Amino acid sequence: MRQHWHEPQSYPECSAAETHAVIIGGEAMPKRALITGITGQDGSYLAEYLLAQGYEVWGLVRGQSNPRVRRVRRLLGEVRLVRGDLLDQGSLISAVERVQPAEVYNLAAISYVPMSWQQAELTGEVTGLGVLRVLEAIRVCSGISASRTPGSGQIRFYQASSSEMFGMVAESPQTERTPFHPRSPYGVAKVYGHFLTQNYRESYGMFAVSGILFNHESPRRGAEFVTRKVSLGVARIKLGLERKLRLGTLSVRRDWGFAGDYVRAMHLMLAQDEPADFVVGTGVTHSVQELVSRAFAAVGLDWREHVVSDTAFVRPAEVDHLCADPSKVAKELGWEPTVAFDQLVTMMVESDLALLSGPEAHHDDSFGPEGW
Ligand code: NDP
Ligand code: GDR
Repeated sequence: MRQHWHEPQSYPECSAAETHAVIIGGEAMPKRALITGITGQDGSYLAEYLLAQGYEVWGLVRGQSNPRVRRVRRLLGEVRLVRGDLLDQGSLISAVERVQPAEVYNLAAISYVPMSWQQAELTGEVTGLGVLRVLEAIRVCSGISASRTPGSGQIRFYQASSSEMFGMVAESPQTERTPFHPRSPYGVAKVYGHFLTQNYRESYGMFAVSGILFNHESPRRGAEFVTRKVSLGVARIKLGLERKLRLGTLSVRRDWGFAGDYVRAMHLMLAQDEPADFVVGTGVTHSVQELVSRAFAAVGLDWREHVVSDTAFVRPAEVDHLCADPSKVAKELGWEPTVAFDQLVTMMVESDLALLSGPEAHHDDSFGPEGW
């Protein structure tokens, strides 16, 4: 429930003068955005943000009866939905034709890194080739070809690239120029999507950009990711529902920020005069052990009494240390994070305590102790 999330900010509604609008037949019409991955964490924050900016927001949903649509409806009543699947080229062409968006944000992916070893081919299809299919849908619907470049009112495209592309890092912190060395089928698929986005920009002159985003979290994060697994675990232990929390490698370091901040960067990237890619992160890292220590301390518990090491959660190839150099996005787009690590962890723990104490206490979408 929304009131459980302790969101640190709400997005201000725009005044009429600021509203993002296009002029059609002399009339101001709201700008239309199409978001793939609307049922995910980032999709929900981006949709809220764009609605507050005066956009008409459409979300692509897959499946005959997707149970997560209920959550989108509850959270984002104003979002309009269109069917489509990143595995199905025709459905994406139909969706772009129907919505006629000014902006497309491709957030859909198989995004859980361990799953990409178990379902490597599917990950390649969705997280990698899915980018090709969305770009092709835009290209075909816009009538763009090698000999026919886009006009001024072209559809702008955002690709959700990832710091996982840096993998075994060549330098630290990582910038837009750091070479890639992905460490999972997920990372490899993201590299494909990243280069393809650049290639469509260079081949067809399309306004296509990638945001290389570092880990960003929130109370809406999926329960399989480590921050939410920890905040849910701490809440369960505090409420006496559980005694132990089983985790993999505690020494790895990540650059963690708040998802609500990162969707602002996505929007800013599509508002540039010229298309360009950006690294987005805080520039500050913490280890999983620090995350755990902070989360247990937030409820007055000592993590050493509850955390158990479990090899089921250790990955075949690990990414040890990721740290963003966000100087380009700060300088050129004026983007800065507003939520620090400690605040983020406290927000997530408090939200899960409220969630598990409330009417949705039975809710549990984690995979379970078997790991991956
Ligand atoms: P989530 O895992 O929360 O959401 C993924 C979304 O993809 C869901 O809406 C899911 O829909 C959708 N999806 C999966 N398969 C398909 C398919 N075949 N066709 C259409 N939709 C599909 O991810 P996040 O919101 O955390 O991340 C958004 C994007 O940003 C992802 O691409 C992720 O890889 C990338 N990213 C995320 C970072 C982070 O820290 N969160 C950092 C860097 C990059 P469904 O409900 O149908 O399963
Ligand atoms: P990540 O996020 O793989 O960085 O990908 P995740 O939260 O899953 O893992 C972060 C680090 O924590 C370590 N870890 C554990 N992770 C999980 N999930 N469960 C555990 O029990 C556990 N114990 C230790 C991991 O080994 C890892 O090093 C996220 C996703 O959102 C991607 O889609 C996105 O591209 C990247 O962030 C940037």
